[in-house]
Amino acid sequence: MGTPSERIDDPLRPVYHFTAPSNWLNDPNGLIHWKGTYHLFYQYTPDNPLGGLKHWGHASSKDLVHWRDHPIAISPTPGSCDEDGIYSGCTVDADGTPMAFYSGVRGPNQLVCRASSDDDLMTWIKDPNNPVIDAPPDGLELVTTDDGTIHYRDPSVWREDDSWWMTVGTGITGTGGAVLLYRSRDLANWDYVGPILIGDSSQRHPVWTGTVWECPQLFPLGDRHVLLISVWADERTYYTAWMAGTYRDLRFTPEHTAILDPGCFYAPQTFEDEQGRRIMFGWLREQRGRAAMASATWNGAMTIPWELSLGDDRRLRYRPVPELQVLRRDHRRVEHLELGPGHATMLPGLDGDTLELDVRITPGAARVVGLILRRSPDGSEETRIVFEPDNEALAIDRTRSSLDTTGDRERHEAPLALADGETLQLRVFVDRTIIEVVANGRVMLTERIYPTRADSLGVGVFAEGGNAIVERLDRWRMTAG
Ligand code: DQQ
Repeated sequence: MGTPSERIDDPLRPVYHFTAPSNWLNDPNGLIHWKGTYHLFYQYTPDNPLGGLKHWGHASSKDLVHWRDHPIAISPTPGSCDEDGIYSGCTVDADGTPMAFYSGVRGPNQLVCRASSDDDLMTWIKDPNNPVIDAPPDGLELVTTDDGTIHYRDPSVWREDDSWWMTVGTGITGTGGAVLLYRSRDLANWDYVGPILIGDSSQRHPVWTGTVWECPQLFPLGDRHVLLISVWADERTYYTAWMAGTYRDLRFTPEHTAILDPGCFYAPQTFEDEQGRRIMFGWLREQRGRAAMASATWNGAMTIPWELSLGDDRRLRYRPVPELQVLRRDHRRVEHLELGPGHATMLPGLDGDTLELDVRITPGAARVVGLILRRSPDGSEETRIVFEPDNEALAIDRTRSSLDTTGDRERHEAPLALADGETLQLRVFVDRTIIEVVANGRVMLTERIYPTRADSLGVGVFAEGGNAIVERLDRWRMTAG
């Protein structure tokens, strides 16, 4: 099966972000650190770059950086409750036996199924009694779409006190998204407890959360609990939202809610590794036309692994796992570069399309300040990471990212307010078509770009409307995972 770095070299294919061997990848599934090996399962359509029948693809790693592909882990069984797809789910350590929970799709139903492994997650045996939960709870009118699909999926299972618990994502017709809670003593028989939280699709503040919540996951972080949901409505996916709050008496009460990443990021999953870190992977959706995706023969990538924590303000913080530093080559540093208003300063020798940058900028009087990436020598292609202090907004300007204008170049703004005297700090991971940014450890924004020119590699900085200072800019070229 080889490794990602041995993939057919397409200049737009990510090099150090995980992609499937070929064709379609979406949600991360079943993340677990098992006997010192990290396992990444993922939604996989092995024979069509535009998606289709879902399986669980599988890769493993010793270091979160170098991944090895394995044969498909779980496939649909014709004539069974999962004949129309193996949808998203999780894995748990069931007293020494790996056990997977997933949504088995059959016609309109997406019911909770399970499988176990007796060879350290390499092959899986489905429970002959699947589905383990054979219908959504009575008394709830769940969102059902024109094709009859009853939106009820994406089990997440954990052990707490003397029981096993499971959440399932759904939507309550006319109300909003919801997360339903189940309890079990043996992982086979599940009792419905009730919703831990129901959304309100009529509310837009602090965040609109649509009509169905996909891939929900509740987990402890710091002295709070965090609930991740991915917002779906009217047959389309929007964005992932995080909520930090209290989980008490089998109910979750959010204190803070925010969009995790308004760009191409969706359907994340987190897990706790053997070092006790809470690590997140998310799916990076392609943002290009159908024809381009069909001819690319690959589709979808994972984020880098991000370590999550909670700030003193009880809001999420993101840190790249330090293991990624083994991919760094050819370090360059720029220090104390003053930026006059209205022009760009290109930084020769820092060129590249697979880069890590760590940048600290004092915005000063600038109305707009930021980075220039993947710029062609004549400027006909370039992408800008833009910070607007007065507007308190971070964005990735893709209006001139590519001479091919068929891709999505919509501007998504992430709120970013700097405290007095706070320097703008950008952690940036460029990987061919991925621009992945975390600002000041607390604001994430990820977009896809599809430059057409091989020489669209230039790196620069810019300020408009006033002076700014690049206090320090570190750049590494990143090699293949
Ligand atoms: N993708 C999966 C579903 C999930 C959705 C199907 C989220 O289980 O709700 O591939 O992207």
